[in-house]
Amino acid sequence: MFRRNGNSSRGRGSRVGALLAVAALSLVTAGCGASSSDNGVSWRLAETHPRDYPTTQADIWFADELRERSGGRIDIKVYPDAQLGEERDVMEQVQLGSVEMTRTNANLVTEFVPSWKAFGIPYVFDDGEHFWNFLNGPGGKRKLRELKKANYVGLTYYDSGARNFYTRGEPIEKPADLRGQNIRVQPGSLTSEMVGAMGGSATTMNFSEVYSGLETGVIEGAENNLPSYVSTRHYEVARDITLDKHQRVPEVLMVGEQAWNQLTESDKKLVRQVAEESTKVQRELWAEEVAEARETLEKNGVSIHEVDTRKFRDSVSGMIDRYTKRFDRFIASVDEARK
Ligand code: GTR
Repeated sequence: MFRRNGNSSRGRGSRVGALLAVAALSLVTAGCGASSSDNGVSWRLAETHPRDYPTTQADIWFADELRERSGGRIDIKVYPDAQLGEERDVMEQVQLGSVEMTRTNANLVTEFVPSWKAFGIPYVFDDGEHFWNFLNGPGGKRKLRELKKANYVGLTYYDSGARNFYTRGEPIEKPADLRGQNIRVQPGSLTSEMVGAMGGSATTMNFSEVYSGLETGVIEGAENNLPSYVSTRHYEVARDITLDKHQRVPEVLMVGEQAWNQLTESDKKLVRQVAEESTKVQRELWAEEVAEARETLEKNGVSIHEVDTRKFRDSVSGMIDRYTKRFDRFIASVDEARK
């Protein structure tokens, strides 16, 4: 049986090389099931962010800890910087079993598991504490189980803070300032509808294309949390950010079902346990990164606009009502998490 070497010479090589390798591996593994043996598994974990970003650091912690605690039986190698492909494409590969794991953003899941759209309802969570009460409670656990419908096994959530608009030309201080502005949004999310409801227009684009989109003016703005705005250096080309906090969308660590079924019951438990522990690591790193990102922006003379978020919320109240009705079970758990 084919056995992959997690530390092969592919390393952090060119993306083209990595993609070719992925294609070749899919062909090989398609015939024989997967890369398992009686002794263990060797998996790849796709990550879109660079190595020093909090999600990637948590992925690496998870992989190292798991390797150690499984006595080397579960060998996971993390591929940062979208080396295994753009986030959306990787979701497909994980579904098909040609990549075993990924850390992705909930907004990207919606195309595969439509009920995950609920996470994109604007202002559905009051603040970080409410958000984590939900994720750690029965509502959050149920959302992870829903991933099964699309052949994913959800392991745990990571923090992603709040998403905010940033623009290269006119700053956004009130929803009406979105008029005439073309804003990049993640593939598949509710965000495009939200931008439209606020009066702007939305363009779907892969994460790695946003910098040049902003630089050349193909788009006037984008939206993200502070750490992503800084790590991608989008602030160099979009110099105004508005802290309107329109969404809190979790990051999720997941395994494809085919890969998952290679594990024994006790290894499944171990993987879940270590994944949950990695959330604590990520959340600490995240809090530090948010503070550092803010410092970087201030040092670099970016204009940070504090706004009345209620005005932004009011401008999409029709949309919020509609999705609140559609996702009533989700909303019941969200309400429960306020108590
Ligand atoms: C980030 C998220 C990424 C990616 C990105 C985007 O906050 O961590 O996984 O989805 O947003 O806007 O494409």
